[in-house]
Formats: sequence, C-alpha cells, structure tokens
Amino acid sequence: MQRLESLVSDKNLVELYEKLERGFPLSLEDGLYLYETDDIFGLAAIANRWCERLNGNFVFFVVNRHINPTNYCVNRCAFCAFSKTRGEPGGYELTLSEILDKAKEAASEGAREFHIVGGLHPDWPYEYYIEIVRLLKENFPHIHIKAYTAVEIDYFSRISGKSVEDVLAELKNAGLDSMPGGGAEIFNEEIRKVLCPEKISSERWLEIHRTAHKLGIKTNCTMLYGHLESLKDRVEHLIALRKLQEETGGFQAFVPLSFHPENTAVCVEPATGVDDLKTIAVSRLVLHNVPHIKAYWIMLGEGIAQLALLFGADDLEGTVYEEKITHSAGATSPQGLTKKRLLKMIKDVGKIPVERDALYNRIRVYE
Ligand code: V47
Ligand code: SF4
Repeated sequence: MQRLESLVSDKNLVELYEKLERGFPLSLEDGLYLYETDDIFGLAAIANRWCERLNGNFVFFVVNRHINPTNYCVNRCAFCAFSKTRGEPGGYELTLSEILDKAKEAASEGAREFHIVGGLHPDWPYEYYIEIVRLLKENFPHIHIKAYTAVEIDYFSRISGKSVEDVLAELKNAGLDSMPGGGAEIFNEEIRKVLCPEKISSERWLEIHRTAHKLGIKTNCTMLYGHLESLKDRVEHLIALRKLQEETGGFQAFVPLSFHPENTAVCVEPATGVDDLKTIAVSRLVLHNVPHIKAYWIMLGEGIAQLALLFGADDLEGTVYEEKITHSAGATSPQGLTKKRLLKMIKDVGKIPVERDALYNRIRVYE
C-alpha cells in the first residue's frame, strides 16, 4: 500500500489521519480544517484510506425499490418540493393494492429491499401505516422492509396516542426490518425553525433512533446540506450522530443529502461538485464509527456519485427504480439505474462491486 505521505501535500491531513488511527475522534476544529484545506486530493486519499480500512476495496449496492405511499403532508417544510396539501394539483395517495402492485413489480425484478417513506397524511389512520408493512411482509416475506423516518414515527405516536417504543414494537411485529435516515436535515435549531418549523426537533430525531436501536432496529442517518447552514453546523451535526453511534452502534450507513432548490421556497445556489465530494470525505472521517457512507447517486448525479467512491464512500444505495422526492426538486439524474450500470460505475474507479442485502450481507461479489 502506498504511503499516505506520498499522496498528500497538506501534511496536517496525515496528522489528522494518524489521530484517528490512534483512536481519537476528530474535533469540530479538525472537521472544519478538512473542509478548508486546499489539498482536495490529499483529503480524498485519507478518506479513502479510512474507507478501505473499514470496507476493503469493496463498493456495495442493493437492488431495491423506493415506494412513497403519499405526498400529502401536514408539515410542508420549506425545502421540500415533494409534499402537497390536499386539493393541490399533483397530490396523490396510494391504495394498498397500488402499493402491492409496485412491490410485485420490484419483486419480479429481484428486489431485496423496499424503501418506504412518505408525507404525514392529514387523515390516514395509524393502522393504515401498519397495514402497509404487514401486507408487504405477508406477500414478500423474503424482502427486507426499510420504512418510515423518525419524523413519521413521531407522527404515528401522536395520532395513535402510543409511545414511540410501542409504535416501533408494533411496526417491527408487522414486519418492519430497519429504518431509513431521513428527516434529520440539519440539527441547528435556528435553521430548522426556518427550513422546517413543523418538524420534530433534532433531539427528538436522535431520541427516536436511540429507541429504535434499543429495540434492535438498525437505522441509517442523513444530513441535508447546501442550504442555509454553515460548515460549522455541518460538522456539529456529524459529531452529534457520532455520539449516538458511540452509545448504541445502531447506525448502518450515513447518507449526505445535497439540497436541490428547484420548486422549493429556499432560494439558494446548489452545492458544487467539490463541496459534495468534500462532504463525503469529511463525513467518512468525522463519522469514523459508522460502517458505511452512501453516495446517493439520485441527489449527486451519476458522475459525482462515482467520484465519491474515491472520496470515502463505499455504497451507491441502489437501483431505486422510481424516485419522487429529489426529482420534484429538479434532480436531473435518472429515475433508476440498472445493475449493469452500477457495476460499471464501480469497476471504472478500480473498486470491486458487491451486491448486498439491506443489512450489508454479501449476496454476490463481482471480482
Ligand atoms: O428526509 C427533501 C431530503 C430525504 C429535498 O436511509 C431533500 O438509506 C434534497 O432520507 N433536496 C429523503 N433533499 C431521502 C432519504 C434517503 C435517501 C436514500 C437512502 C436513505 C437511507 C435515505 O430527502 C428527506 C429530506 O431530508 N429532501 N427535499 C430537496 N429538495
Ligand atoms: Fe413532509 Fe418530509 Fe416533505 Fe417535510 S420533508 S414536507 S415532513 S414529506
């Protein structure tokens, strides 16, 4: 293996890497330093080194399908172009049989995971959300169900009058296997008040993931960046996630989400490619204890997502098939990618593709 010194011109980066190797987590100042260095290739080298220490030269992907049962949402976050209010054009709510049809189609194409998230519907009863999970598990017992963000879990708890723990236990009993990481946005409360005043607090988001982990439900975590936040807000967000991971070990993957402003009430320039790549690298190093970093190609676009595999990401998420949240906000990436395309993206950066299941068990290694 090549010595890091020969790949890095900013020698402070090597020191930060060695600090991690000695078992010391990176501080807020360290995280900011990583963002501010001009040595972008050096940053890639140390992030990639940590990535390979955890995952070797492998890059994961899953054959999955995203299903968004409704876009009606009582929250109406300023950054969200997906949600609608009842009566607005473009609003929809899927029946159980429509959900089942989408699932059947995915199953026939070899899906191993359903990723289910949606709006907070103004009048669906709590039981409907449970029924979605129960029905899918009954019909496709072999397919993993990754469903409902912490924001939805909090909503279910409010509309049912049950505790978060009881809601999660009931969902688990119905067939829920894990939870996605959405809804974290950025933990800075002042910015949350502007971006998503109706949304649960950062503390509540963390508490719901803590409860899920306690019940043995693995979850992912996310950060929405490229809107009103500072670099300090980003690094503080990552450190809060790392602390929960130290406590529970329940996060499987971190997914940085690059903000798409089109059709939203937040008028900003989107993040640049370099900012996206730096964010992948900084996340890999600050979240040294989270096993996987996802380059979510839907948001990054295929090109940056592929380069992210050289900046510390080891997972391309999946085939996805039909994506609504980012495409409502102007994403120009395709709606889905074939397995063949994902394999090519990974092989072209000199890494080894691994088809995984939702819990990162290896289904097939494409040596
Ligand atoms: O929670 C909403 C974000 C999230 C916009 O856990 C936006 O495996 C960018 O969480 N621009 C949903 N982002 C996506 C998500 C996710 C995706 C893939 C994998 C996993 C996982 C999780 O998308 C929302 C919100 O944070 N979002 N609007 C927008 N305009
Ligand atoms: Fe609703 Fe989620 Fe969109 Fe906020 S981000 S409006 S909670 S669907």
